[in-house]
Amino acid sequence: MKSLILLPALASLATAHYDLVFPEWRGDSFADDASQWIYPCANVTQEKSNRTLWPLDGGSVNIHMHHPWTYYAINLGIGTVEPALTVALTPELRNTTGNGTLCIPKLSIPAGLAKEGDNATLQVVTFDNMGAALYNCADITFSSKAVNPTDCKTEGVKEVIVGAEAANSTCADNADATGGAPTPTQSTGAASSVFGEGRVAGVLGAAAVVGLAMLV
Ligand SMILES: [Cu+2]
Repeated sequence: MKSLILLPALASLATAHYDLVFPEWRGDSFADDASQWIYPCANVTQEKSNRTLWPLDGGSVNIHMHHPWTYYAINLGIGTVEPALTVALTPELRNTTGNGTLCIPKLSIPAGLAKEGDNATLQVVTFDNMGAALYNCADITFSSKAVNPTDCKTEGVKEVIVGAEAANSTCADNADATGGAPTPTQSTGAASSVFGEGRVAGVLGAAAVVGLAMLV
């Protein structure tokens, strides 16, 4: 049974993922020489740099999720050329379920961090329960003239702040609250082992889990 699912699972590794709608991403990370698996910015260079004006105290972020579920994080680096992405803007663990768009209306940045005209890079990271991560970046310029888009909408995606749920629930409830458990159609011996209910048969089993997580 495992061998039946393995090939399609591996074949799907390069498909889907997610795209960064706003701020406009640095470049198409689905292009031939790019890969969202590559840290820090999917191998998309700043050669054809485009920059989006973003408010001084933070602004909106709009992500199109293609996977059934994911965790995500957003980091910031101040600087023009490939700055170190050292400022974590989402210190809590965030989980989204569903295929659609996630709008973060205002992702705040620490007061005093950015001044008018500063260039910076926003890095969006999505990751699964195995730690496999996908990257996209957007280059921005902090500006008091920045205007947030009017079409930033959350549609088809449910977001849960995992830490907030954990504070109000038992451990057992918490596992459900992440939304990270495989759906019945995805459940296999390998997939359920992520949650301690079986044994993964080495690397191939692990690859199948990642492949399943990356489906759609
Ligand atoms: Cu994918």
